[in-house]
Amino acid sequence: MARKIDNFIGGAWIPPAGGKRFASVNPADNRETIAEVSLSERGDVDRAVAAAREAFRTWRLMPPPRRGEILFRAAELLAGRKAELGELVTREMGKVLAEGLGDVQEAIDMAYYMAGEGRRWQGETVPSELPDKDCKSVRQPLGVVALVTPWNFPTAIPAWKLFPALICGNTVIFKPSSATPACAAAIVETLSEAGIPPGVVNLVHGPGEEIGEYLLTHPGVDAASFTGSCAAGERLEGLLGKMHRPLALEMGGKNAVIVMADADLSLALEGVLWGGFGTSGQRCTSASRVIVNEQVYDRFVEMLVEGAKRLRLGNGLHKETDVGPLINEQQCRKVLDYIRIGIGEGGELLTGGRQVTEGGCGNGWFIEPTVFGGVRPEMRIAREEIFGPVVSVIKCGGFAEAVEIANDVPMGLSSAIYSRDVNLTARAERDLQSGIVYINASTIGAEIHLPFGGWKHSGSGHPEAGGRGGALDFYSRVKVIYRDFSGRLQKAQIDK
Ligand code: UN1
Repeated sequence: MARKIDNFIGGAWIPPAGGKRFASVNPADNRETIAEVSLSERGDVDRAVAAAREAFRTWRLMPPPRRGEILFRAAELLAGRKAELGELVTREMGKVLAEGLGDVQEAIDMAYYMAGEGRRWQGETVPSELPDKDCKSVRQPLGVVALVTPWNFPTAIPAWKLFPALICGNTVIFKPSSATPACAAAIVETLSEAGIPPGVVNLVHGPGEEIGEYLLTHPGVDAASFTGSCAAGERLEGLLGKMHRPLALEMGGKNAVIVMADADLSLALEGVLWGGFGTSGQRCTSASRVIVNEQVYDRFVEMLVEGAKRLRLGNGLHKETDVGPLINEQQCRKVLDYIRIGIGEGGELLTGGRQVTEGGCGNGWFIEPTVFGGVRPEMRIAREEIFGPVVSVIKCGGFAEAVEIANDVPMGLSSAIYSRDVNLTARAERDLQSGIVYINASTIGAEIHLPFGGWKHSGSGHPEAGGRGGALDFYSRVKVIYRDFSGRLQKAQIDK
C-alpha cells in the first residue's frame, strides 16, 4: 500500500484541511503508486506561514554554529539512509539508480558544507574615516522564505535551497514538485529527526501552479527561491518584482558543447552522451546542442549516432539501464512535439525519435535517445529548452563562429568546449556567456561548493549553492554597523 504523506506544519504531520489527496506515481511503471499526498489548500499555506513566522523569532537568535550542528546531524542521517533514498529517487523520479544515489549524495554534501558555514558566516571589519570609530558589516537572515523546487533533482535541489536558508537563520515553507513529494518528505523527516525546532521547516504540497504561486506571493513571506521553467520564472518575476521581494530564480538552459577539430573525439563523444542523455536529458544543464567543427563533423556525428543507439532504455532500478523514463505523460508529449517540430524545420532525424511502449517500457514514459543532425542555429530545436533526450548537432566553421552560435540563445546556464589547444580553451573560458563553463568535460555535474547560476534568461543573478558569492549571499542580507567610541559628536563628510 502506498504511504500517506501529509503537510508538515509547526513540527507535526498534518492532513490537508480539505481532506483531498493526489498520487505520486513511478514514471517507469505507472502501476506503482509511490505515495498518496496531501493536496494543500490556501488555509494550509496560511498555517505554514504563521508557524514559520512564529519560529523565526527564536531560530534567528540561535548561534549559527549551533544551527550548523543540526545540519551536520541531518547530513549524518541522510548518509545513513543513502541507499534507501537513492532508490526512492529512482522510483519516484525515474533516473537510473547510480544517479539517484548521486542526487542524494549532493544533498548530503550540501548539508555537511552548510554545517561548516555556520562557523564562517563572515562580514567585514574595516577602518573608519574618523578617529575612535569603527565600521563592520554583518549578515542577518531575510525572515520567512518560500522554496519551490522541481522534480529533476528531488533531493539535491531542495538541499541547495533548504540548508543555506536554514544556516542563515531563516525559517522556510517548502513546496516541492508534485511529481516528487515523497523525496521531499524524506528530507523534511530527516531534518526533523536531526533536531530542527518546530515551525522552522514547513512542507506543503499540491499539483498545479496555484498553491505555489499563492505561497510565493503570500504577504507573510519575505523572500522566495524557485527553480523551474523560464516561462514560470518570468511570470514570477513579474508578480514578485512588484512586491520588492528578493527572488532567486533558476530557470532553463540551452547548453552547448563545442567540439573543435583538434578535440579528443572519443572523450567528446562520452561527454555528449552523458550530458545529453544522462537523466534522460532532464537537467537544466543538459547538453542539448553540439556545435561541431566542419572538419570532424561527419566522423563525430557517425560516432554520436552509434553511441546513442547503444544506450539501453529501461527502468532505472535495473543495473543494465543507461537511460530511464521521462517524468510524466505531459513531458513525454512535449518532447515528442519538439521531435515533430525538428523534423518539420528540416532537421535530419539520425536516430531515435520514437516513444517506446513495448517490452519493459510498456507502463512508463520512455523516449529513445534522439539525435538531430544538420541543425541550423535559428531552428526552434536549437533555441528552446526541450528537457528530454534530444541532442541537436550544428555544423560550424572556426572557433569564433562556434562561440557566436553557442552564445546566440536567450539562455546561458552551462557550456563546454572540447579542444587540445590551450589558447582556444582559455578564450572559451573568457568568451562563453554562461554561468558555468567546462573545459574538456560535459555541461553537467556542477559541484555544490561553487555558485550555480545562469546568465541571461537562465537566472535572476542570485546563484544557488556555493557559500559567499553564492547561496549565502541570497539567504541573508547585509547590515552595516558604525560604532563611535569617541564620546563626542563626529561629523563625517564635512570639509575641515
Ligand atoms: C538542474 O538540472 O536543475 O550540474 C541541476 C548538474 C547537477 C545539477 C543540475 N549537479 O548537472
